[in-house]
Amino acid sequence: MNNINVFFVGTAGSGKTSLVYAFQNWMNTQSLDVITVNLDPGVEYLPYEPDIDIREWVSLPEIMKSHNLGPNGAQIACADLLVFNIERVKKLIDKYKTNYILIDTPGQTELFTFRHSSIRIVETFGRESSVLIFLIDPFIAQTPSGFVSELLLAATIQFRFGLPIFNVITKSDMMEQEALDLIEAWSTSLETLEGTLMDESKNIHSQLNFELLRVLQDMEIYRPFTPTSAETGSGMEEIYNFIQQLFDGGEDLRPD
Ligand SMILES: Nc1nc2c(ncn2[C@@H]2O[C@H](COP(=O)(O)OP(=O)(O)O)[C@@H](O)[C@H]2O)c(=O)[nH]1
Ligand SMILES: [Mg+2]
Repeated sequence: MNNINVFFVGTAGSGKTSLVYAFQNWMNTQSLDVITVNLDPGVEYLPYEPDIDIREWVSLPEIMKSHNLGPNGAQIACADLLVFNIERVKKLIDKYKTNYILIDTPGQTELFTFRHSSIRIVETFGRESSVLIFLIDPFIAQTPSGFVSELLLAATIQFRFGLPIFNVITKSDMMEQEALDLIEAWSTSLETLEGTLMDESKNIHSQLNFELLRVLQDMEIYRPFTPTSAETGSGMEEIYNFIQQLFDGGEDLRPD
């Protein structure tokens, strides 16, 4: 089987790094062969030991110093510089002969979503064997407009990369069940979501919002969100099942 590239994408602090770590741990307990790649040049602390770490080639503090840039400018420069090292990263990955590659992307999602280098990264890793896990921060998604904004971000990412995408809610252990149920209701019933949006703001934009939601539904962006927790490990099996469904027709590759 070809190796499968799993890119974890989401807003800053949505839990990408934590989920990469938790999913790797879960895969290890299932005897699945997996490696991790850190593509965030700016991260200071990682809870896991990445098998491949972009900071070996591109380091935020060094770019700040050498180019006389502040942290924001340097983040952008780093994102653009990633591309010059990506062939090397790919060669290293190939040496591992592993089945799954979990890719932790830069903290600020726009660095991954909007810089051209990330498209090149996906091409280099192999578009046909890549999938996106889109992380939705429950603290953003708990208001109806925050929820729709997350959907729109998912649509943007889908539009930009043209890859299969799986929506997960992170940090579910930090949420009251009631709040999770509400998010679930919005993600499974367009009518419920529209009703809540209507209550939030009764203005001329509502009609536009509803039209937009229909488009998202047609694009299959509007789908149930799967709750996950890096803390308790819930939702890991669902992520794995989604990946298997995509690439191996649902075949379970876990050893007996
Ligand atoms: N309780 C809890 N905290 C989490 C979870 N996932 C992430 N966090 C915390 O949320 C913060 C941001 O997580 P991080 O993985 O660094 O997000 P990133 O910026 O998207 O990589 C950190 O303080 C994590 O410890 C989770 O599932 N449960
Ligand atoms: Mg991170």
